[in-house]
Amino acid sequence: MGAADMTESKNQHEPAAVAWRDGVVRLLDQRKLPREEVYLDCATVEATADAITAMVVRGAPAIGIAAAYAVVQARQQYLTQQAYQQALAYLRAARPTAVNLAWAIDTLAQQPQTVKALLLAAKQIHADDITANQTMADLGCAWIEKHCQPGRQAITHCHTGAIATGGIGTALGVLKQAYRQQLVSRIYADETRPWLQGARLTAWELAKNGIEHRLIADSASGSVMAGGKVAVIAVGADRITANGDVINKIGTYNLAVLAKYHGIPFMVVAPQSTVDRQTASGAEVEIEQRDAAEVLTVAGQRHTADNSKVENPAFDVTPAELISVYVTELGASDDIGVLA
Ligand code: RUB
Repeated sequence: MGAADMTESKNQHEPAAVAWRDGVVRLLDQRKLPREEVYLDCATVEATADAITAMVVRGAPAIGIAAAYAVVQARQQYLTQQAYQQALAYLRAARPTAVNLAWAIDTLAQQPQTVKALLLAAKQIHADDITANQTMADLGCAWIEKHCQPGRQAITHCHTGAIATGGIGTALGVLKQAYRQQLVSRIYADETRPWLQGARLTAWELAKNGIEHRLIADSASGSVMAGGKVAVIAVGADRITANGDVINKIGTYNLAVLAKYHGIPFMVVAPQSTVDRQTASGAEVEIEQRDAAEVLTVAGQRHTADNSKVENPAFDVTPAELISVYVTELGASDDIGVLA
């Protein structure tokens, strides 16, 4: 089977988050999981961009793949350079923090601007992500085997598994494989308020794969660490800046500080497309602020006073000094600078 064909056929536990079908971007609607496994067909670049904004598709690498196909849609729709560039600007603004979106648009900008060439390049981005996921799982597990106590537990945050990517996932890809290799005995999934990626997606994926796991409230992770049985904490990234700062789902910073206090290795797993060498540090990154309703409600029900005001940053910045190891498809190192 060719690499491009693999993009449509994950195993039965792991449906594809993004697929290209004759000009249509088919997205697994992650807002409806785990109750419903339904797909949304986006026939235009605007529809795909709006689906990224609405988090039908989410997770940095999956956003990048969807954006690559959306560029092909833009080329199909718009013949004048001005209209094409306007559509790409609309797409670029869909979500500001995950650098994979801009990376995919910029990567395709270097290709001949024909539908055929752009589609080939988009399929290559998709196929490369699948390969990168597996390489990172191998490298991450080798690192855990060397540096962590065997048979202990792991904690992860947000959702970094199959449907956040093209393949088996980033951090969750490492941890699923580590569980199968008996390097870890249990995975704790933070529920990840406010959007509940951990509760709705990570726990779902672990259950589907038959992996021993526990869902915990975000505020429980410190006490789990204090229990003394956690060997490693592994998270993904939406952007890694040149100095090694990691921008990831809100709450990652809290975890990293707690990990340092408890002497637990903190692993960040992300493909090269997440590394932003043009941006010096996390201080320069625009952090997406999302709708107050995400915080004011639980499962659609408002539980707060009418006049409460909200801050809802979707991501935070974890300083490089708190990170024990970065795993990309190029290697595992405590210095992001050498993984180029
Ligand atoms: C997703 C998130 C994930 C990162 C990294 O945020 O923060 O941890 O995308 O994981 P959102 P991965 O759900 O808001 O898109 O690299 O596997 O995507």
